[in-house]
Amino acid sequence: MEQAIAALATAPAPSGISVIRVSGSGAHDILNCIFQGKENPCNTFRKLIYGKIISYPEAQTIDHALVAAMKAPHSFTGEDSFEVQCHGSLIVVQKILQALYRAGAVPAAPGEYTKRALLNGKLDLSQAEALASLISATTEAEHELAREQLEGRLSRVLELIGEPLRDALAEIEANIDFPEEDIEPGGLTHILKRVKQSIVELQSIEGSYRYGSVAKEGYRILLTGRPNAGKSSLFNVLLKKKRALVTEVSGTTRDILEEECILDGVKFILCDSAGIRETDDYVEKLGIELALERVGWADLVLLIIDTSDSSEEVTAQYNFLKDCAKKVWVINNKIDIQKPSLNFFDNKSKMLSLSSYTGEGVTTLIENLLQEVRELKHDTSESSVIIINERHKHCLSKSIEYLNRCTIHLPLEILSEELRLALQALDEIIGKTLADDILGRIFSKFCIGK
Ligand SMILES: Nc1nc2c(ncn2[C@@H]2O[C@H](COP(=O)(O)OP(=O)(O)O)[C@@H](O)[C@H]2O)c(=O)[nH]1
Ligand SMILES: [Mg+2]
Repeated sequence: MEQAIAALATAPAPSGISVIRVSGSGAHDILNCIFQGKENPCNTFRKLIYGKIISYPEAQTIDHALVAAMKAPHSFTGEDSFEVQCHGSLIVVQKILQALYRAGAVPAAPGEYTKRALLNGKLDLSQAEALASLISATTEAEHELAREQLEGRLSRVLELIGEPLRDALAEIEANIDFPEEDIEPGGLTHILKRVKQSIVELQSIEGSYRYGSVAKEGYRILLTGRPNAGKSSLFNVLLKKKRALVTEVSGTTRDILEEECILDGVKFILCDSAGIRETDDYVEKLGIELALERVGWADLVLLIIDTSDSSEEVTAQYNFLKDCAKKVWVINNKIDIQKPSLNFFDNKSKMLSLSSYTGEGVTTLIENLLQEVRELKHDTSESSVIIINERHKHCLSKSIEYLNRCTIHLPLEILSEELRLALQALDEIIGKTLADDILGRIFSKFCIGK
């Protein structure tokens, strides 16, 4: 067991209670140094015991608290551990931590509890990452996907897909070692069929990231268009707050403004930007450059136009955007002053009309946006599981690439090597084969106390 670590597991802010977690070698001795109660929590594991938390070594009362001790391997980390539920006061927490450090614990690094749980086989890497996603989840969709992954769904699906590939690898290796025992007639064809089947299954999981990333990070929308078309006004309306400055002076918005909003349980990231136009104003020019950078970033670009935009202007802007954006919709703003006269049509785009002033048409826009995300989700219905981590997508792509190479006619030695690499890439997802530095990078993104 590793050295005992201690950290605050709840947010560092005044609150009803705070939870401090200690785990590792000697944790129970440390508990005996800082706790005085009628019962010893180490005599009745996993039960909350009331008592006094005292400083160490002075033994002065710091707080009254509930403490539960856990015995290895029956704890989150798999180590001896205990948790203190004290009053949620920053000074109380600070003093208890100080007592714990003096009694022999050391401060925990970010994600260190989860890392230990992983190393002790309490969960696999995809589950550890799911835990981080669950903690940061703010929408129902994120919660659902993180929970499924935490329950080990992804690991199970990958295990099922990997199984026939492992069999195939064993068969090929046996043949390399004992060439006299030929792979049975049709055996290789059968193996290649399995490989192709696995590719299809992995591709559908890889594709699910399109929805998974939207559910986790949000659907990214960039508002663009000529200055004064009403981008900032629409931005504010969607956010339901006056976030961006709105004036009749064109070129008001220069910086990129990015805000998250949740509409009907779906997370969106809205970006207001400087309008795109020719300008001599140095600062505005910089703003336009920033806006252009964001075009490729966005899942959807809303080209806001108003009554003063001519058909030629809109077509020129639209044609420019459609080449570098994933999707472009044209939004006819200010219909309170003039009905849209523009008959813009491109079957790849949508044209919607609204007024940021009166709010007319805004609900329709929101419904269309929600529909867009629903369709993404629908597209993933073929997949047995939805992935939410870019790292997982990357490992899947790697695995698919190796498997694809297996499908061309190869000498058995090379075939087995490609197959092994494909399986290794899948194993990286659940952390069966991972270098220490990769683990370090993953856990450094966790919060302290997790
Ligand atoms: N009548 C009317 N005026 C609008 C509407 N939306 C924006 N405006 C006005 O148009 C001007 C430019 O708006 P703003 O949101 O700053 O445009 P941006 O430069 O594209 O960000 C301001 O004077 C707004 O009050 C609308 O729907 N109807
Ligand atoms: Mg603006």
